[in-house]
Amino acid sequence: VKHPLMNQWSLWFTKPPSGKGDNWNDLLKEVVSFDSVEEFWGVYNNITACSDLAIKSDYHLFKKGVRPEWEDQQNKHGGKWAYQFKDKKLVNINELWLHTQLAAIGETLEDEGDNEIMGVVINVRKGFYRIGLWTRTTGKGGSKDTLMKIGTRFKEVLQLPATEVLEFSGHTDAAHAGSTRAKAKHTV
Ligand code: M7G
Repeated sequence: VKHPLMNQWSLWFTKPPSGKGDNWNDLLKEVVSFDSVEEFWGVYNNITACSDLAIKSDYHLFKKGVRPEWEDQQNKHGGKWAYQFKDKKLVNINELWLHTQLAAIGETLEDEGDNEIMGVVINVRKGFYRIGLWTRTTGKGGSKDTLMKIGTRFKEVLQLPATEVLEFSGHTDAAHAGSTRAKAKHTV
């Protein structure tokens, strides 16, 4: 028996650059799509744990049909909630990334009828792990309450204490800054 998910999902992988000629597009690949709980576990049990990935790798778990890029039609007006775990030795990143994925595919991050969640991402970097949650909008035109509610739930999934700050930034700001480190638009 297969337990269907509400949406179809695709797992993408960004491999670390091998030389300086590599651009973003050469490194990003769609790995596998699935639409049931059982298939999710099948994938999960057969891929490298994020704690074992090389520096500059990413996993992206996105709704099928959405590329995990700012430029995608469904992302270009959006943004992301993201947190950097700087103590790579202390944090149980595999557990946090698993819980993040389960919250995404289990649709517990937003209410029925909301349509903000595009996908979740883990970046493996030299000094930190970053887990992000991409949304369709940045809170303009009445969606701010929905975004704040999503941020609050995501903060719980990431097991962040109240003293830590989770930040939201728009993709356009990130694109202009030439990096992910754009000014926060919202915080929880
Ligand atoms: P990052 O992986 O989000 O964060 O972006 P990092 O700075 O902590 O590594 C790193 C770089 O990857 C960016 O400066 C871009 O060159 C490229 N990059 C990342 N994303 C998410 C995109 C994207 O959506 N589109 C394009 N064109 N480049 C991206």
